[in-house]
Amino acid sequence: MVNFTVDEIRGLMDKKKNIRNMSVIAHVDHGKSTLTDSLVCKAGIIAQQKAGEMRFTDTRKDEQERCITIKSTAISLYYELPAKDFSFIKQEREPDISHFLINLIDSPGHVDFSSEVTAALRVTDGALVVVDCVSGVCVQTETVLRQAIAERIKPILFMNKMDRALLELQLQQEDLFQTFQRIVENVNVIIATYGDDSGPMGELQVDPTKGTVGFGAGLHGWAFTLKEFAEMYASKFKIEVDKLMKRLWGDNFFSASEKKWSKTGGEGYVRGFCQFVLDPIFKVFRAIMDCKKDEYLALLDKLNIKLQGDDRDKLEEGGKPLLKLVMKQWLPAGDVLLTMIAIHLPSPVVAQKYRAELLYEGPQDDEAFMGIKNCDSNAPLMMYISKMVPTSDKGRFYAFGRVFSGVVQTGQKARIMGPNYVPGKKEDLYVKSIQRTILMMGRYTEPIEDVPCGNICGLVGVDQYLVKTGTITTFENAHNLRVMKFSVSPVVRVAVEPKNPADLPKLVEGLKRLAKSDPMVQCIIEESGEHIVAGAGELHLEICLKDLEEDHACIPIKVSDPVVSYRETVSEES
Ligand SMILES: Nc1nc2c(ncn2[C@@H]2O[C@H](COP(=O)(O)OP(=O)(O)OP(=O)(O)O)[C@@H](O)[C@H]2O)c(=O)[nH]1
Ligand SMILES: [Mg+2]
Repeated sequence: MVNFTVDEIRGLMDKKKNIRNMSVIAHVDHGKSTLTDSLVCKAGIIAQQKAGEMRFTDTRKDEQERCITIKSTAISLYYELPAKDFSFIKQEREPDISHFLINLIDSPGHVDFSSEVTAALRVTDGALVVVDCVSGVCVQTETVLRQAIAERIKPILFMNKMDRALLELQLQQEDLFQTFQRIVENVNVIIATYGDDSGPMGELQVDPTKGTVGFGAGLHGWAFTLKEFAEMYASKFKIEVDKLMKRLWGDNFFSASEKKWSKTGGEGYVRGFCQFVLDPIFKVFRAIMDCKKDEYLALLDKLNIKLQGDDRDKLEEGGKPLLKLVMKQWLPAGDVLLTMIAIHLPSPVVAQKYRAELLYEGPQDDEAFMGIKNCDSNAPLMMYISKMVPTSDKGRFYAFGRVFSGVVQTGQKARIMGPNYVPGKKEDLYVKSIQRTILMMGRYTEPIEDVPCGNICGLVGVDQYLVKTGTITTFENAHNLRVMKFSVSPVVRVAVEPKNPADLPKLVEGLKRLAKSDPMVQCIIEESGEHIVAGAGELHLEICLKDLEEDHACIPIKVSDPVVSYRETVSEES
């Protein structure tokens, strides 16, 4: 049930100021894929009821079974921003166009798959950092945020699993505020450690009063920023929304009897965030979970929530099913998050200006560099391939990446340069035609005639010339786009051999495919003739070996025990 056509998406690809390329990043299990469902559901690809339960971007069978993301998955979303929100966009936007193209990548949170995050960050400009508000900021939250900032990716924050804080932990309003504030502070400490507000990206700190922090529960499909609540109260207080947002956070207390705000509080004064944001949510939760029908019916009426069709039956019973329906309708996560993304994350036009110098290895004034910096469709093609995505055709891959300059087209002749290419030399260079350009839509792909700079897409027919990553260009003097820096290395190694020695050629072919399919895995032949597979950790290796056996080599394999490689190095002069 797609509510847009490929032609509509292709049309928006030229409206670069209305494009947002973004990754969803977080510690393992903090709810990235579940939250992504709310966005995909709003864009119309999955039915509303399934959102949150399906994890649409977990496309592999083992991802669904184990309930963990292994590979990052890209999907293009098509969102119409309400006209009232235009004025919140501080960067330039396309005049007269209310639609936004949001290219989203859901990434894995487990440390073993960090290389997938690195590859996702390279092709995006913004990141939605998800933090489970019950567990708080964790090790991988810091790692992925550090990587994002090093790549000049702008972060926004989402405080997830708020339902658990209310239902399981039964936190009081003030305690919940303190929890949120601590998480915001922790995130900002990390940002300040690795980034610089006076740097080329401008202000990076996340701030609820600016709307760069969201709150909610991905699983139940509801979310809000202070903007949504400020809009509800703006007319009552007769203050502008952005001014009221400031009062709804931090030490701003309001006395209902005196009708006054205070910075210090005192008798009769209650914190703005607790009184105006948390209290209504707590009331809805309590009335519905305690099945107090009269109370919740009155609340629904006040909030103007009307359930339709079969959903009306749930009105009788109360409890969690009704709570989910009500919260989803009152504070729909898809709309809130997509609005937040459109307002606060940079377009490729903005981002490539400051990212160009980190992306390009060549002179900072040649045609390729200027094309990247200006996100210019008329400049020569410069595209970075960040990873290979297996196709349904065994052994073949889509080369997945970002067009930074020019236009990539079906049938176009281009230079395909591997990481070892040196300008002027022929090594690691192929000049070939691009068979097909395609749009990545999670579980599906759609053919598309051409893709201009500022967008993410896949290419068919390039996989045989690149091992894992590379640069595609039409500019003869182009240098490479810089290789990615990973935060992990392939340190856990095993030796593999076929159970049946006659299958050795199949193993060798399978290892080649495995090496291509994963940004991090290394497949090496030792001097002894042993075939070694090296991964970033035991889980990574386990998944690689399973893929090797079942998908790439398709033969039974014998595996030796894992060995961690140690190397000696000289660290001091003798
Ligand atoms: N209570 C509650 N549970 C949630 C929420 N969001 C996600 N979960 C649960 O948390 C678990 C992990 O969710 P995922 O969406 O797979 O998390 P993830 O961040 O994508 O995990 P990885 O990709 O493996 O790092 C699942 O069991 C979800 O049902 C939420 O808002 N509330
Ligand atoms: Mg996931």
